[in-house]
Amino acid sequence: MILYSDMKKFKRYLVTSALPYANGPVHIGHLAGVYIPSDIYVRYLRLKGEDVISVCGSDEHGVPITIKARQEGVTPQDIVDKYHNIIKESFQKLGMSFDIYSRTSSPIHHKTASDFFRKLYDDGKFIERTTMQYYDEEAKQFLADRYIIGTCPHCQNEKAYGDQCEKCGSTLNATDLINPRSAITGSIPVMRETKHWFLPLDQYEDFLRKWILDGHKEWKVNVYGQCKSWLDLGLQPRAVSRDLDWGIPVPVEGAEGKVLYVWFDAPIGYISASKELTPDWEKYWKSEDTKMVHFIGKDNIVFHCIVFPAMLKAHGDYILPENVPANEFLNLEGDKISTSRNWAVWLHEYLEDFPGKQDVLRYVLCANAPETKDNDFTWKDFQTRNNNELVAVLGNFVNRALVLTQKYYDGKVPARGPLTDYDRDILNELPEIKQAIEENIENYRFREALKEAMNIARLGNKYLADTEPWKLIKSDPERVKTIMNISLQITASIAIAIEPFMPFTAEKILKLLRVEKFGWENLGSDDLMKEGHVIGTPELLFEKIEDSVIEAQLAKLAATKKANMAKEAGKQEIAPQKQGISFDDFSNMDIRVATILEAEKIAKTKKLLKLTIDTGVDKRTIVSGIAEHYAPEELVGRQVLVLINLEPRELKGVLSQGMILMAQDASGKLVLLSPTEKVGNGTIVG
Ligand code: B3M
Ligand code: ZN
Repeated sequence: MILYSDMKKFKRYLVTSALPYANGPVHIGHLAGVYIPSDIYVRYLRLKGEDVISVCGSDEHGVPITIKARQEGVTPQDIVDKYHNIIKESFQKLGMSFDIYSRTSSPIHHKTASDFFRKLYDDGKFIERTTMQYYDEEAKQFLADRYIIGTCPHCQNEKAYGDQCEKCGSTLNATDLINPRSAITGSIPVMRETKHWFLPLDQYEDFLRKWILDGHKEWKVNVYGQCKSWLDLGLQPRAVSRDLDWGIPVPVEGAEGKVLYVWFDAPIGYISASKELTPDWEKYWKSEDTKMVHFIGKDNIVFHCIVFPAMLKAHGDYILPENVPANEFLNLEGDKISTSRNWAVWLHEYLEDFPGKQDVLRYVLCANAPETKDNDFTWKDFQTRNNNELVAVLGNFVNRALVLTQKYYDGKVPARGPLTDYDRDILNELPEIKQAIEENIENYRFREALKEAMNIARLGNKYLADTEPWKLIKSDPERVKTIMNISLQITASIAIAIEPFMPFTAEKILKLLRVEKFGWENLGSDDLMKEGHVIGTPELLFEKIEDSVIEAQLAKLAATKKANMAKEAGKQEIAPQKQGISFDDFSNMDIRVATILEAEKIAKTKKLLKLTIDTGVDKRTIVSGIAEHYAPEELVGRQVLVLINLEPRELKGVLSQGMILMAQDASGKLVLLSPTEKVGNGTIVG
């Protein structure tokens, strides 16, 4: 298979990693989705001697930060200062090797983003629109959607927000809310005119269609598919300014009180970080022989594949990304990771609980990465992979190679005698594994690449098990010298191959071998460890993780779950019984047992799934707000209860004919209802 990068030789690489919001710490979902893949890719390129810069930084604007500041009674700057430092330190401790970790509250970013906006403004690339927006006369400020609270028109939840109802999952406009109130002062807001600037994405639809759908068919299926859905739905002009007092002021006369929309300024943060990093930044951003790759999570695909490229196109001076290998989401013990519900393994807490085990986390999150579909992190899997793969395969082989060299030759690399055919077979496998690692990394298949890197240790264990030097040491000492020499060459290759994935362990192995860092081109060589070189005293690379350690982590999560339930239960009054109904009222409802045949996400919504249902009476489509509670693939084949004679209604352009009956627990989780045993579709529920 031709390596994609071979098709278009690049002189240099520009790698960006999504800028984490500085309103909380980072967790394992961020690492698995974005930062570990990005770091593997960059470390690999550096090992190959490529010219590469890796930029990242804190995303410090946006409404969530102002809300958190208000909740904590501090300024937004206090919030971003706190979390920028926590995030930066924990990334550094986990070996994230960005060339720069900057921040969007920096002056250089304010200037870069402001100039970028002003160029588009002066070139007439924006359209200006005056819209009606809720205004809080007490706080004397316009209200962002998140700052408006009211009753949800769909489920009567009295604490719905202007952009969404967290109870029933509906996406809302602020004007949908019943009895809207300001979240800042509690007063009733008034409608006022406000002017904003819009990027006319519709004008870039043809360009984006050609650039992505024709020009980048090699993009990951999940990314390409989401871009196609967005383009098929048709693009609309998108506001690039907001009425907020926190952010980058709009650099236009008469725009007081308005700032750049956070998703306009944040991607420009990649440019400002590059400027901060090197005076040569323009060769990375403006030369066609630069390969730019954005590492992001799937919720950022539209901003990195549609909005930011349209901005770059409108500006005219910049290159476009060659690839955007977004990962899907990582869940934790079967539940969605949630910052607000503290349902996460926070990176800084992991580093405290597991000192010296950075590479264990890097390994597990890569081996289990949600590269093509959402995946689940469990502490049991963490322990199993550490004990059965890192300790028993990688650690075991390296330790035996070093200990036997120490034992037989006082740590001196023995001369190698004539090779057997078997020796040659083993050594010939190394270049093949090297190429497999390259092909997988260059195509952003890091799980596969890691498996291949671990195959070198598997090869080493097989070689020792087949040759059993410990049985030959007396009868054929010359043969053992060759076996141990080859084992040390394999050990040196392991140190090269695992560096992108487990940099701390690679460094440890080099130290134990007492050699300098090798280049990628040395991987697979049979002449890395020179005869007579004296290696260091062997040390174990990994240690077993005991059940008690895992139980402690699970107990921590159980306590979190309990606290959430208590909070939800406390928050959620048990709904009083509704008004009485007659038997006829009930018998007019036609509820059947049905089976879900197909399930798919509805583009541009976080909550809605389009389901094809066999009701026994017919096959029909039903739209259900359960996308955040069930993945489509886990629904197919399930029996559910369906109200089939509900009036059809259109949701996001899809005609929904009926309703799936769900239970909603104290934490707001939606749970499907099914018969306790399989019955025929169409069975009447009464
Ligand atoms: N701050 C991260 C997120 O959506 C967002 C990325 C910006 S990258 C320019 O979680
Ligand atoms: Zn609702």
